[in-house]
Amino acid sequence: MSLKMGFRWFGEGNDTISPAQIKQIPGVSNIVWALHHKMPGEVWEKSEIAVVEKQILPSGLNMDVVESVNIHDDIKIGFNRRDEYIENYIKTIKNLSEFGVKVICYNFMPVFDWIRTDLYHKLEDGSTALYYDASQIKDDPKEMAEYFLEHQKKGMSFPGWEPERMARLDELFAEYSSVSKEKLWENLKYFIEAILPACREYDIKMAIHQDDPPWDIFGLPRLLTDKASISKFLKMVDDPHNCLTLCTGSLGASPENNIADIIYEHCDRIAFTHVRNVRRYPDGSFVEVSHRDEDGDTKILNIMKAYHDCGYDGYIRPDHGRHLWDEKCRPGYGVYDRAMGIMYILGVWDMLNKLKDDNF
Ligand code: CS2
Ligand code: MN
Repeated sequence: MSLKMGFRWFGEGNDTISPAQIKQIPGVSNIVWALHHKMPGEVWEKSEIAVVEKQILPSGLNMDVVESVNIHDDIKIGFNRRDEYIENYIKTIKNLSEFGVKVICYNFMPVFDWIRTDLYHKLEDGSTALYYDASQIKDDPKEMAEYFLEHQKKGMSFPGWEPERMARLDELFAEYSSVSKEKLWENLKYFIEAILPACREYDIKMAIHQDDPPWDIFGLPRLLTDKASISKFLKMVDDPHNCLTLCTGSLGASPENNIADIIYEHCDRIAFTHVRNVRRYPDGSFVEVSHRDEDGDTKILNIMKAYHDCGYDGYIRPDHGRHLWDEKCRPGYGVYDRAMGIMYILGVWDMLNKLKDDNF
């Protein structure tokens, strides 16, 4: 049984590693990519996709998985203009299918993508990692947006924290003020049902990423946070093209979540998975740690066993990694730690395979 192992790559000139170098990590078969210069709502043109194809294909890796094609706020809020942005999304689906893309990862988090209070939190081994200090999360998100913007000024891009959107934060919050959790569910359903015919026609699986952290924040509702909401989502549009990007790190920030249990329940609808480990603290804070099971609380071994028991053969990638050895990299995307994570995940997987072999 094999996994389709991928590695997230931010594009030429926007990452510290090349596809040819990624190919040197054992077991990697695909690049998880995106057009990082595109704003939510814009069509990804074939000519633009072709540029990335040219950069990836010589390495021998494929470009089956895109992360993310972000959703315009008007779709999440439910403004009339959403239909225009949905039309654009459908065009992007069609264009991506012409380059062999099979899975599109996306999220439906209002305003922000993942939230952390410290991008370089020092761990006891001297490395640094993304940290969420619950006591620092106040009602006003401005300070945090500024913190992220400061890093963007140093040339880093954070998908989901686009400076253009952060500049109109007050406006965005005002627009979202009428969006209850229930309304957000409705808007998600509307979006998926509208794009589903295209997903079927072009055989592309839409794989939603859970909310990170998995709870409401800054008064904004968050939908995909636990087993019940994931089940609700999959039932709401019960179609094999309506899938999950199961993110063990996002779900793992909450002690309520038994991730292996979610995998057993919904394995057939997981098109892509992010494997990452976090260590939780009693006050709701958490920090990202190495993939090794005993370093955190996510239960990586139970998770990998669940995937193996289910016969999972979908796409997978290590999600975040710590920053090691004075590495200069985008926060959360240390190359060394993610490569080590891959070796850990595949080591566990290979052994699970071997244990099924009577002659072993
Ligand atoms: C990613 C997310 O870096 C990360 O945590 O897992 O930002 C992810 O790319 C998006 O939420 C998917 O839309
Ligand atoms: Mn993730």
